[in-house]
Amino acid sequence: MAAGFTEPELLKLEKLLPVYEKAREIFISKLNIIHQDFIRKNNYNPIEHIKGRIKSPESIAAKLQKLNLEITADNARRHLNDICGARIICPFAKDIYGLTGLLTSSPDWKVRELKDYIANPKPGGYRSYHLILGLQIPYSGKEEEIPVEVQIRTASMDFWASMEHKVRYKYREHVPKHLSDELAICAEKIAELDKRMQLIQEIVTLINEED
Ligand code: 0O2
Repeated sequence: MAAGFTEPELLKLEKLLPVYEKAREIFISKLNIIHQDFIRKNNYNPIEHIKGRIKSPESIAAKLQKLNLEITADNARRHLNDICGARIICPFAKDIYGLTGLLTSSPDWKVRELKDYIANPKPGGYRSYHLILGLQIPYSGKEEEIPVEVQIRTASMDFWASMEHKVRYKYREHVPKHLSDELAICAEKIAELDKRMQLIQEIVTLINEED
Protein backbone atom coordinates (compact mmCIF):
# COMPACT_ATOMS: atom_id res chain seq x y z
CA MET A 1 0.00 0.00 0.00
CA ALA A 2 1.21 3.50 -0.82
CA ALA A 3 -0.68 6.72 0.01
CA GLY A 4 -3.84 4.60 0.63
CA PHE A 5 -3.62 3.03 -2.87
CA THR A 6 -2.37 -0.50 -3.63
CA GLU A 7 0.84 -0.40 -5.74
CA PRO A 8 -0.94 -1.28 -9.03
CA GLU A 9 -3.65 1.32 -8.39
CA LEU A 10 -1.05 3.95 -7.54
CA LEU A 11 0.68 3.21 -10.86
CA LYS A 12 -2.66 3.67 -12.66
CA LEU A 13 -3.23 6.95 -10.81
CA GLU A 14 0.25 8.18 -11.74
CA LYS A 15 -0.61 7.53 -15.41
CA LEU A 16 -3.89 9.43 -15.02
CA LEU A 17 -2.63 12.55 -13.21
CA PRO A 18 -0.81 14.17 -16.20
CA VAL A 19 -4.18 14.77 -17.90
CA TYR A 20 -5.29 16.74 -14.82
CA GLU A 21 -1.99 18.61 -14.90
CA LYS A 22 -2.72 19.51 -18.54
CA ALA A 23 -6.23 20.70 -17.53
CA ARG A 24 -4.66 22.89 -14.82
CA GLU A 25 -2.19 24.46 -17.29
CA ILE A 26 -4.90 25.11 -19.90
CA PHE A 27 -7.36 26.54 -17.35
CA ILE A 28 -4.79 28.91 -15.81
CA SER A 29 -3.60 30.13 -19.21
CA LYS A 30 -7.17 30.74 -20.48
CA LEU A 31 -8.06 32.44 -17.21
CA ASN A 32 -5.03 34.73 -17.57
CA ILE A 33 -6.22 35.73 -21.05
CA ILE A 34 -9.75 36.52 -19.74
CA HIS A 35 -8.22 38.44 -16.82
CA GLN A 36 -5.86 40.56 -18.95
CA ASP A 37 -8.67 41.29 -21.41
CA PHE A 38 -10.91 42.44 -18.53
CA ILE A 39 -8.19 44.75 -17.12
CA ARG A 40 -7.56 46.24 -20.58
CA LYS A 41 -11.25 46.96 -21.18
CA ASN A 42 -12.22 48.13 -17.68
CA ASN A 43 -9.01 49.56 -16.24
CA TYR A 44 -9.76 47.58 -13.06
CA ASN A 45 -8.13 44.41 -11.66
CA PRO A 46 -10.68 42.00 -10.09
CA ILE A 47 -8.09 39.33 -9.16
CA GLU A 48 -5.39 39.49 -6.49
CA HIS A 49 -3.92 36.09 -7.25
CA ILE A 50 -4.55 32.71 -8.82
CA LYS A 51 -3.21 29.36 -7.62
CA GLY A 52 -3.66 25.96 -9.23
CA ARG A 53 -3.00 22.55 -7.68
CA ILE A 54 -3.40 18.84 -8.34
CA LYS A 55 -4.70 16.82 -5.37
CA SER A 56 -2.06 14.52 -3.89
CA PRO A 57 -2.59 10.71 -4.01
CA GLU A 58 -3.01 10.82 -0.18
CA SER A 59 -5.82 13.41 -0.42
CA ILE A 60 -7.45 11.54 -3.31
CA ALA A 61 -7.43 8.33 -1.23
CA ALA A 62 -8.84 10.19 1.82
CA LYS A 63 -11.67 11.69 -0.24
CA LEU A 64 -12.57 8.28 -1.78
CA GLN A 65 -12.56 6.78 1.70
CA LYS A 66 -14.87 9.59 2.93
CA LEU A 67 -17.24 8.75 0.07
CA ASN A 68 -17.08 5.03 1.04
CA LEU A 69 -15.56 4.14 -2.32
CA GLU A 70 -12.83 1.64 -3.05
CA ILE A 71 -9.49 3.43 -3.40
CA THR A 72 -8.86 2.96 -7.12
CA ALA A 73 -7.71 5.24 -9.94
CA ASP A 74 -10.91 4.56 -11.84
CA ASN A 75 -13.08 5.65 -8.87
CA ALA A 76 -10.98 8.82 -8.57
CA ARG A 77 -11.58 9.59 -12.28
CA ARG A 78 -15.30 8.79 -12.11
CA HIS A 79 -16.27 10.32 -8.76
CA LEU A 80 -13.92 13.21 -7.89
CA ASN A 81 -14.43 16.65 -9.39
CA ASP A 82 -11.59 18.34 -7.55
CA ILE A 83 -8.46 16.40 -8.54
CA CYS A 84 -7.59 19.55 -10.48
CA GLY A 85 -8.36 22.73 -8.56
CA ALA A 86 -7.79 26.45 -8.83
CA ARG A 87 -8.23 29.08 -6.17
CA ILE A 88 -8.77 32.71 -7.12
CA ILE A 89 -8.50 35.53 -4.59
CA CYS A 90 -10.53 38.66 -5.36
CA PRO A 91 -10.39 42.01 -3.55
CA PHE A 92 -14.16 42.18 -2.87
CA ALA A 93 -17.28 39.97 -2.94
CA LYS A 94 -18.66 41.98 -5.88
CA ASP A 95 -15.54 40.95 -7.87
CA ILE A 96 -16.27 37.29 -7.09
CA TYR A 97 -19.68 37.60 -8.75
CA GLY A 98 -18.25 39.63 -11.65
CA LEU A 99 -15.59 37.00 -12.24
CA THR A 100 -18.13 34.18 -11.97
CA GLY A 101 -20.12 35.92 -14.71
CA LEU A 102 -17.00 36.02 -16.92
CA LEU A 103 -16.21 32.33 -16.26
CA THR A 104 -19.75 31.07 -16.84
CA SER A 105 -20.06 32.95 -20.14
CA SER A 106 -16.74 31.70 -21.56
CA PRO A 107 -16.96 29.24 -24.48
CA ASP A 108 -13.67 27.62 -23.33
CA TRP A 109 -15.37 25.14 -20.98
CA LYS A 110 -18.66 23.69 -19.88
CA VAL A 111 -20.18 24.82 -16.57
CA ARG A 112 -21.07 21.65 -14.69
CA GLU A 113 -21.96 23.01 -11.26
CA LEU A 114 -22.16 26.26 -9.28
CA LYS A 115 -22.22 26.52 -5.48
CA ASP A 116 -22.65 29.91 -3.85
CA TYR A 117 -21.34 29.51 -0.31
CA ILE A 118 -21.25 33.32 0.01
CA ALA A 119 -25.00 33.83 -0.28
CA ASN A 120 -25.46 30.47 1.52
CA PRO A 121 -22.50 29.94 3.89
CA LYS A 122 -21.85 26.41 5.21
CA PRO A 123 -23.09 25.85 8.81
CA GLY A 124 -19.54 26.24 10.20
CA GLY A 125 -19.17 29.64 8.49
CA TYR A 126 -17.28 28.65 5.30
CA ARG A 127 -17.70 31.19 2.49
CA SER A 128 -16.50 30.91 -1.12
CA TYR A 129 -17.96 30.60 -4.59
CA HIS A 130 -17.33 27.20 -6.20
CA LEU A 131 -17.59 26.29 -9.86
CA ILE A 132 -17.00 22.91 -11.45
CA LEU A 133 -15.93 23.45 -15.05
CA GLY A 134 -15.44 20.72 -17.67
CA LEU A 135 -12.47 21.20 -20.02
CA GLN A 136 -11.90 19.11 -23.15
CA ILE A 137 -8.36 17.71 -22.85
CA PRO A 138 -6.58 15.35 -25.28
CA TYR A 139 -6.14 11.97 -23.53
CA SER A 140 -5.22 8.51 -24.91
CA GLY A 141 -5.76 9.58 -28.51
CA LYS A 142 -9.16 11.20 -27.88
CA GLU A 143 -10.65 14.21 -26.10
CA GLU A 144 -11.89 13.73 -22.54
CA GLU A 145 -13.86 16.20 -20.40
CA ILE A 146 -11.80 16.84 -17.27
CA PRO A 147 -13.40 18.60 -14.29
CA VAL A 148 -11.68 21.60 -12.71
CA GLU A 149 -12.92 22.86 -9.34
CA VAL A 150 -12.59 26.64 -9.06
CA GLN A 151 -12.88 28.25 -5.63
CA ILE A 152 -13.26 32.04 -5.65
CA ARG A 153 -13.00 33.99 -2.41
CA THR A 154 -11.70 37.18 -0.82
CA ALA A 155 -8.38 37.25 1.06
CA SER A 156 -10.23 37.31 4.39
CA MET A 157 -12.43 34.33 3.44
CA ASP A 158 -9.20 32.53 2.46
CA PHE A 159 -7.57 33.41 5.78
CA TRP A 160 -10.61 31.99 7.62
CA ALA A 161 -10.73 28.81 5.49
CA SER A 162 -7.06 28.03 6.02
CA MET A 163 -7.35 28.56 9.79
CA GLU A 164 -10.50 26.42 10.01
CA HIS A 165 -8.78 23.72 7.91
CA LYS A 166 -5.81 23.72 10.34
CA VAL A 167 -8.12 23.43 13.35
CA ARG A 168 -10.19 20.63 11.76
CA TYR A 169 -6.99 18.77 10.73
CA LYS A 170 -5.57 19.09 14.25
CA TYR A 171 -8.74 17.69 15.90
CA ARG A 172 -9.50 15.18 13.08
CA GLU A 173 -13.05 16.48 12.58
CA HIS A 174 -13.85 16.47 16.38
CA VAL A 175 -13.34 20.20 16.91
CA PRO A 176 -14.15 21.35 20.49
CA LYS A 177 -17.35 23.44 20.61
CA HIS A 178 -15.61 26.57 21.96
CA LEU A 179 -13.33 26.60 18.89
CA SER A 180 -16.07 25.94 16.33
CA ASP A 181 -18.17 28.68 18.00
CA GLU A 182 -15.21 31.06 17.84
CA LEU A 183 -14.63 30.24 14.16
CA ALA A 184 -18.32 30.85 13.40
CA ILE A 185 -18.11 34.28 15.10
CA CYS A 186 -14.92 35.12 13.12
CA ALA A 187 -16.64 34.10 9.86
CA GLU A 188 -19.46 36.59 10.56
CA LYS A 189 -16.99 39.35 11.49
CA ILE A 190 -14.98 38.68 8.33
CA ALA A 191 -18.13 38.90 6.17
CA GLU A 192 -18.95 42.23 7.85
CA LEU A 193 -15.37 43.48 7.32
CA ASP A 194 -15.48 42.51 3.62
CA LYS A 195 -18.74 44.49 3.22
CA ARG A 196 -17.31 47.57 4.95
CA MET A 197 -14.08 47.48 2.92
CA GLN A 198 -16.13 47.19 -0.28
CA LEU A 199 -18.16 50.23 0.78
CA ILE A 200 -14.95 52.25 1.33
CA GLN A 201 -13.74 51.21 -2.11
CA GLU A 202 -17.05 52.28 -3.68
CA ILE A 203 -16.85 55.69 -1.97
CA VAL A 204 -13.26 56.19 -3.17
CA THR A 205 -14.28 55.22 -6.73
CA LEU A 206 -17.15 57.76 -6.64
CA ILE A 207 -14.81 60.52 -5.41
CA ASN A 208 -12.27 59.67 -8.14
CA GLU A 209 -15.00 59.84 -10.77
CA GLU A 210 -16.08 63.30 -9.54
CA ASP A 211 -12.47 64.65 -9.66
P1 0O2 B 1 -9.21 20.00 0.22
O1 0O2 B 1 -8.20 19.16 0.89
O2 0O2 B 1 -9.13 21.45 0.55
O3 0O2 B 1 -9.28 19.77 -1.27
P2 0O2 B 1 -17.85 17.63 0.65
O4 0O2 B 1 -16.41 18.02 0.96
O5 0O2 B 1 -17.99 16.20 0.23
O6 0O2 B 1 -18.82 18.10 1.68
P3 0O2 B 1 -17.85 18.48 -2.02
O7 0O2 B 1 -18.98 17.97 -2.85
O8 0O2 B 1 -16.52 17.85 -2.23
O9 0O2 B 1 -18.30 18.46 -0.54
O10 0O2 B 1 -17.72 19.99 -2.38
P4 0O2 B 1 -17.68 21.29 -1.51
O11 0O2 B 1 -18.54 21.26 -0.33
O12 0O2 B 1 -17.97 22.32 -2.53
O13 0O2 B 1 -16.17 21.35 -1.00
C1 0O2 B 1 -15.09 21.22 -1.86
C2 0O2 B 1 -13.88 21.90 -1.28
O14 0O2 B 1 -14.21 23.19 -0.76
C3 0O2 B 1 -13.23 21.19 -0.12
O15 0O2 B 1 -12.39 20.19 -0.63
C4 0O2 B 1 -12.46 22.33 0.56
O16 0O2 B 1 -11.29 22.67 -0.18
C5 0O2 B 1 -13.43 23.47 0.42
N1 0O2 B 1 -14.36 23.50 1.57
C6 0O2 B 1 -15.66 23.16 1.57
N2 0O2 B 1 -16.19 23.33 2.79
C7 0O2 B 1 -15.21 23.78 3.59
C8 0O2 B 1 -15.15 24.17 4.98
O17 0O2 B 1 -16.13 24.11 5.73
N3 0O2 B 1 -13.94 24.61 5.43
C9 0O2 B 1 -12.83 24.71 4.63
N4 0O2 B 1 -11.69 25.15 5.18
N5 0O2 B 1 -12.86 24.33 3.32
C10 0O2 B 1 -14.02 23.89 2.81
P5 0O2 B 1 -11.89 19.00 0.29
O18 0O2 B 1 -11.58 17.85 -0.60
O19 0O2 B 1 -12.85 18.76 1.40
O20 0O2 B 1 -10.58 19.54 0.90
